[in-house]
Amino acid sequence: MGTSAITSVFNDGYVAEQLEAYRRDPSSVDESWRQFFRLAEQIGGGSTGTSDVATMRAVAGAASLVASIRQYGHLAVQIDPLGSAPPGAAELTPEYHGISEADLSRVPGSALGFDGFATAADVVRSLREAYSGSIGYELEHLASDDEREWLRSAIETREFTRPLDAEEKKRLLTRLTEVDGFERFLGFAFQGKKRFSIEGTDALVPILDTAIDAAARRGAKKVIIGMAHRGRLNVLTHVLGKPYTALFTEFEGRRPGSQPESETGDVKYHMGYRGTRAVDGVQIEVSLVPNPSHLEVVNPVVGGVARAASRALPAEQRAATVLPVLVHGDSAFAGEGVVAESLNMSRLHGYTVGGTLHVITNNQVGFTTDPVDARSTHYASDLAKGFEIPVLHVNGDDVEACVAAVAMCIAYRERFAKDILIDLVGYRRHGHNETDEPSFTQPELYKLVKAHPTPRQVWGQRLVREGVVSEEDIERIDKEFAAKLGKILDDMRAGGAKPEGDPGKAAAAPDVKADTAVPLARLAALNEALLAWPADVQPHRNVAKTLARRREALGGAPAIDWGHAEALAFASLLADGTSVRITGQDAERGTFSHRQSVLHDMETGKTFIPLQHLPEAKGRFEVYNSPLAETAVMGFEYGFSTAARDTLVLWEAQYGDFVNVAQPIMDQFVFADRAKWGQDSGLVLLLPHGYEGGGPEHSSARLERFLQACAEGNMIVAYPSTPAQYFHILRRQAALAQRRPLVLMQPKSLLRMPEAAAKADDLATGAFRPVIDDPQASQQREQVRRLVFCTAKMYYDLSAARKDNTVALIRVDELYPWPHEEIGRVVDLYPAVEDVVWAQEEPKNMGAWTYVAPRLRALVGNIQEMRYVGRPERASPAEGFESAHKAEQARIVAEALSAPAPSKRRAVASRPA
Ligand SMILES: Cc1ncc(C[n+]2csc(CCOP(=O)(O)OP(=O)(O)O)c2C)c(N)n1
Repeated sequence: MGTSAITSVFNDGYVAEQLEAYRRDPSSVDESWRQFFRLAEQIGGGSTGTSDVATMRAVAGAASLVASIRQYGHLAVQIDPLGSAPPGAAELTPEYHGISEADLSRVPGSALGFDGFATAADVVRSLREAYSGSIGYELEHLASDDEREWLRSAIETREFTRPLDAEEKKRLLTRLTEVDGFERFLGFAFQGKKRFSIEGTDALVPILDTAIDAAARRGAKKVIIGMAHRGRLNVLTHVLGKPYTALFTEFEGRRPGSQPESETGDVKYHMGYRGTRAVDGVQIEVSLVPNPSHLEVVNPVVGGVARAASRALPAEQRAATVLPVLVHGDSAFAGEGVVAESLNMSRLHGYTVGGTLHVITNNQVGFTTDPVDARSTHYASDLAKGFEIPVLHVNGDDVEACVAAVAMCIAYRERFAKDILIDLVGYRRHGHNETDEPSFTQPELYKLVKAHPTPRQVWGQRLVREGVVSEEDIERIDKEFAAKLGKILDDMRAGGAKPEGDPGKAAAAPDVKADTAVPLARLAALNEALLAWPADVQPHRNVAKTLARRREALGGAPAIDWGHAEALAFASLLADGTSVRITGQDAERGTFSHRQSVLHDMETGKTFIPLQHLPEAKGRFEVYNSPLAETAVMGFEYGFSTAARDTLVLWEAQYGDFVNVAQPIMDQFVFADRAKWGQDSGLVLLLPHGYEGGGPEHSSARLERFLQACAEGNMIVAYPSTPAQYFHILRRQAALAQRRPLVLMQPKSLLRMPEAAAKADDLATGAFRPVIDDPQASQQREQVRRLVFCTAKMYYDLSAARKDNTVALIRVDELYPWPHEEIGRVVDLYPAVEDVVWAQEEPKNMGAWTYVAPRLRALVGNIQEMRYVGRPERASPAEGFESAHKAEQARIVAEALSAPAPSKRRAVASRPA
């Protein structure tokens, strides 16, 4: 709109030179200069004489000022309700652009492309009001012209910043009274109890109200919210409709009526909730995802839930159907790395959700930490700019601006299906929680806070000044609300009002024994379908060769490898009507080239995904290479799995060693979700594990940590030793009625090992076996003197080295739930055993040993005390040197297979009663 390429420093000498050139030959100067001189000619009545350099200077300066206001106007907005002055910017003054305010009056508005304005002075006045008024806009970092133009037009035409009418203003007063009155009531009724009050950023509730209503009017069916502790109780009751009685019950320290005894539960400001709202007679579901204390880790989980909610829709319809909203703290947003990881996923096609609305409840402090110690940037929101997210800064005391800002956000999101962020600047009325004394550390800030009226009072006073309400009205609304809460609490305490439960919690269904075998004919048909790809996709010849081998592999010989078994498991699930979603770093090909789920034509790069083209498929297959992140990607898949019951969701680590980057997703969600929140998930974690000389970070998925976290049937931890076992356990996982996460140690060298390969028959019959007896020992069990228990890879190492029939190798393929009975049955088959060994490749303080030892001892104590064979206790999981690795492996194998050294023999233990 009329800005030239001329920069803010207007150099007369240079302009004169350009003008000379233009007069001689207009084509000799740049197009922007030509436009500029033509403009000057219009203003100067057709001439471009030397005296007009002054006019040109005024036009250029005005144009430059216009650009600066759009870019830096936000630096002059009074966004701090406590009154700290905005920094301003030199670029916002005409002087910076070499002109004066008076010069602006000489330039017609049309010269700047603003036809409706008489002069540049009018243009500048209007733009200052728009960009440096009540909302600060940052949009110049957006790479798309289209987006910048749309936002400028929305801002400059005031499309969303129209004044509210009297009714709307009164409604806002009532809302702010509820928000503020609720906190005051809780503070009074439950003194000394933490509530992480919203006070100071009260406008969050009207912001969420507006977002939900605007989304619903645009056809959204679901709003999914993630937020931390701050203001959560207010959001639960007022935005989601959790009954006051339910919350009061929790304040009394009682378990809500809806919560099963089996759950250990969580504090009230972490609980999720699902409610519905009617907007113009249409219902919209609003849910708050439960989250742990760990700030910001819920962000990707919300993304996954939102994606699952729109999983069947084409990408372009997602924004209209589901609105994800994330509420952040100012310190946490700037500080926690998962924020960047999640923002980076926002436009990746495996993870898009049609854009997330972000709100930073910026109370200008994090616990006791000031912003100068919390971030290296000017605004709390600055990280978002790196992801091309528009940012709107609002003053929390100006509720009218807050609701206007969010209306614009929802419209932007609908138009561009991208994230957008509101930096809601307020303060924190009390300490971090209500028992903290904030003046210990922020004395000056808290002098200001104490003297500052509440957002309700600020808004009320404004409405009194405007004649919309009277002082008495304000008082009355407040008293009525306090009386209502008082009555609810009294009734509840008197036993009148029953605590209402969270809706929608069904009793856990009993487990099913799934039939995971797939008839041979069916397998053969699926196999053929997986090997059919169009003529215009010619994959690399090695890939084609590998796949061609899969055609023969269904004959009688054991030739089905890991990747093949997985493809058949997926295909059979899709045919049964279960969808499959698998993501992870390089998951499409597979880190070890074993999956090859996406074929690439060698000439054109055109891709083809056989699992998406099965004629029989009733489920959807999704596979995506994830961005290089663990926390956010696993969090996303976890969220997806909680919400998509019809989908087997798998997350694959590049190497299992990297899984600990996602530790809070596992500790806080995957392991504990049912105990804390009654939430379930069937997420599968695929973790390549095994000691093959890859060094300390390419050997161990830290099996011990999963086993340590097992209790109350919270998950399944398995280490399948054959492709057939993998096939069956994947199919079993999809069929579980009681969904629980499945942690699978995955092989590397076993992926294509002939000794491990499966026969088609192994998939067509049987089921997953938690324990596998030694196939070679079955003939001569009486001769066996030594039982060696182990897991998958160790089994093959031992099996290759075993020379006599006095040793039997027993594989434990499922570690949790511990297969007590199955192991007992195997032990009973060997009457002459004298020596029992647990062999592992991991160090003694790692791997399964500390978990297995007491459990196995309980089963074999009648034989002899068990022996441990494996690496000694170590600080680092594996050797860095190949030779050291080889020596260790050889020692472990040899020790496990041979009799214990006499000095190490222990007394025979007595059989437990
Ligand atoms: C991952 C993590 N680290 C530390 C904490 C402890 N903690 C709880 S609240 C808080 C301050 C949060 O500040 P801010 O993000 O500004 O939110 P506010 O409480 O001010 O609303 C901290 C450090 C936490 N909950 N999670």
